[in-house]
Amino acid sequence: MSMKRFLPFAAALLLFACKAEAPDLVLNDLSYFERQGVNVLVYSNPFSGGFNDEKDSGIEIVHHGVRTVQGGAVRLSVTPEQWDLVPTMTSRTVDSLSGCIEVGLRYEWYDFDSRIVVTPKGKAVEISVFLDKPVPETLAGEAGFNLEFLPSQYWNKAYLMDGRPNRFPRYAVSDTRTRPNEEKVRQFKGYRTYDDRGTGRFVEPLPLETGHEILLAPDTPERMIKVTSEEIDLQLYDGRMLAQNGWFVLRSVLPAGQTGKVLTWTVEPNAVPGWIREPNVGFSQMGYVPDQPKVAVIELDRKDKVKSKASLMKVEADGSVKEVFSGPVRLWGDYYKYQYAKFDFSSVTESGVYFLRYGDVETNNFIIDPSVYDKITVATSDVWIPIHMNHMAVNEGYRLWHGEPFKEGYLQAPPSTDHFDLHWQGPTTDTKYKPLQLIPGLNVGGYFDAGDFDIETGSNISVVQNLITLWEQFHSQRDETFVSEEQRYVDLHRPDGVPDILQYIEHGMLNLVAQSEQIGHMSQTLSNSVLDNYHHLGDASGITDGLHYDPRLKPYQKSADGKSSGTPDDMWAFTSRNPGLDLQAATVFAAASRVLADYNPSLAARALKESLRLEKEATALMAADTTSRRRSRGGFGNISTPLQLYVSTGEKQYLDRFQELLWPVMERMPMAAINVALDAVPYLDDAYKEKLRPYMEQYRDYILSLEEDNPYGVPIGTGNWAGGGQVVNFGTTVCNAHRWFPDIIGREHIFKVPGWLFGCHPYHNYSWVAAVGATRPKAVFYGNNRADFSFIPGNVAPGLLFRHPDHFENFDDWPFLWGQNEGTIAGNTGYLIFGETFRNTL
Ligand SMILES: [Ca+2]
Ligand SMILES: [Ca+2]
Ligand SMILES: [Ca+2]
Repeated sequence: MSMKRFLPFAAALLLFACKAEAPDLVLNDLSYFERQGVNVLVYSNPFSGGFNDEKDSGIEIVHHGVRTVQGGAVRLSVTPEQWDLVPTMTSRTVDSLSGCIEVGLRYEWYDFDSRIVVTPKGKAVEISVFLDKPVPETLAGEAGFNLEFLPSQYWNKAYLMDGRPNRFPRYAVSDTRTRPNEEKVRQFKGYRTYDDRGTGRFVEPLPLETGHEILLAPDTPERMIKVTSEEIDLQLYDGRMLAQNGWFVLRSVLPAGQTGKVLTWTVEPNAVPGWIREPNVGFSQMGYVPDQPKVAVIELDRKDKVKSKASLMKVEADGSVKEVFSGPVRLWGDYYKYQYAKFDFSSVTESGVYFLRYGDVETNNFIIDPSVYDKITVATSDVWIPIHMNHMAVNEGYRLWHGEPFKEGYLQAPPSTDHFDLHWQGPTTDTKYKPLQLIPGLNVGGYFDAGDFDIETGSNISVVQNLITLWEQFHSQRDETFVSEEQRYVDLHRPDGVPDILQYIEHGMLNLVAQSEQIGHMSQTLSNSVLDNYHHLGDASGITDGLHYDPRLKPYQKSADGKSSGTPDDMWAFTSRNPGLDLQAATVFAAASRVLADYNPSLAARALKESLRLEKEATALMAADTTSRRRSRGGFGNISTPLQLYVSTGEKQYLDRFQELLWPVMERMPMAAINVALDAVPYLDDAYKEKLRPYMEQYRDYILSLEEDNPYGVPIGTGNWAGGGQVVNFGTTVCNAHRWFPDIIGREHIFKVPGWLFGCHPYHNYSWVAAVGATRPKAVFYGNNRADFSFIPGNVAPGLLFRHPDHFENFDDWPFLWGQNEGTIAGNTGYLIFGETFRNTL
């Protein structure tokens, strides 16, 4: 979807008016204020409310290509956290005549409305807040206008407040005070982000500086911004004092008792004269096998002039460098904000160490060799997955990743609980347990969901399914991990004589089967009961105190026998019954029982028993329940159920059933079912393959249409969570399609997804896979060690996040945006399937 933009009429006039000077900020036809190097966005991205303050909404500034400022809004605390209330946008008016943007904001809970008007004033914008009714009394002195600055782009840089020099702190070390809890503005759904340790008081940061004019980063022209507020004090805060994902916050408290225009700021972001964004030369950091297409995609500023040639340089054995190929750079065209060009160096096939040269840009080096893809999955299988094993201590060399978490087990979630991680316990428990009663036996097996530590049952089912697919398709005997369920201990890089995949399947199944046996059906999730330990970072064994909760004790008090405490930190099982989920579990249990039959016969037998019971009960429940909500659940995934059953039993009736389900879906939405259809090819006859052929031709047309859609030729997502998983699944499907229909789906297509994953993509050219990809994998991820600005090897980032209306990004100095940096257990096991499928298709 390449987009064309035209300079609006008013902007063209302005350009004529001030020829000698840099042009002023103007409202462009994408409804944001723009001059070269500066984009000021006004609620192009409103607060979505999905996870509340996602730190990517409100008034935002993309400053020399980096989105360094966001969160411009009326807020109710000095440094809002993720679960503080966010305003709903009630209106947004873009006035192209006056060139200003107005948004209405509302806090429903407080019946509090405000309007923000942003008007361009030369090289600055004026931000004004209007109130039709005064600030509600309970919020007087609390409500203010806030604007947030990205810490990793401002720390260690200087600032001047009313001329007084100072420096943004590298680490959160400013001053705080405490206030009584009664004065705390309500947080999301009434939850609390903090554990007050029984003091009855919450912490509030104190300002770093106060004044009327702040100049941020005068020492760094690309980051320099001047903010002036003549009437009301500007206060600068460090949001990291309360939460590691906090930003630097500039704010002014709204005056009490006033209406009309109550606040005016002038914000002037500096633009470096003549600035042109440095070209981003995208290529595979993993390197290339000799006979594959090798095409670098060069992302360029629209004002940049495309150079006619680029070169491939070879690093020789004596360390010298020699140009081995020079060729044309061909313009592809525009895609959102930038223009793109391609450099094809496929003709170079000799093994060796190379780098690319385009103008002044020299990339890091990469390898051409038949072996480059040999180890693309081992960081994920040997490191990321075992570190995410729940209910185990996980050790690596001298380092303990985490101790054994959740020793006290899981309590029945009370009915009608609306949870902060988007879960829900219905009006009944659907179990034999009383609210908050201990459900025995659930603290075993399972995998942490993602950057958090809950067991998402649906994801864990997918994990076991993915691992079974890996085992049955590729028979990986790899053994690099010691797993002792008896010792509850995992040691990385210590072979123990058992293929790791079998142990990983067993570990997932131990939790899932326990759920079925103890609860009677599958839980939705095993998750945190209190928000103040949900956002835990670091060693999972410290999330709860490991002691059973006893409400007769006071919080923080321990029983005489040391086995229980009065701290209500135990995890909960959310047990509302979902027969669709039970059916998915039944399918996976059947498959697991066949895989584990020799290795762990008793678990295999338990799995089979639960599979039969769940299938029978869930089918009856679904038949009895005529509401469309329940019937639609899991309906789609069930196409593969009869295929699984056929593989398990060899009974032909299941293959017939599979085809009965498959073809109507292929007719309606072929893209959704094509990979399942390909999975069945080995089990069916030539007639089946022939019937698939027209769909494969459609699929080829789809693949080719992606080459028109964007310069990378992969399906790029524009949702609130970047589309990495979608790209990985596309990669698996393309490989399978090429395997069975090489005459329709050419081999050249299988290299697009590895290219994208390992560095050939917009924004930067780093590999999305942690520690995988030659010289420049991404360095920071949203894992449970994100507070250390680090990664867990083998994690796959969602990748390229789209911000409306035309900005893609992936921060590699700031891990805390999950939509671009958080890998998940289901996604990463999906990457293992892609990696193995790709390597076996090569
Ligand atoms: Ca979760
Ligand atoms: Ca092993
Ligand atoms: Ca506890």
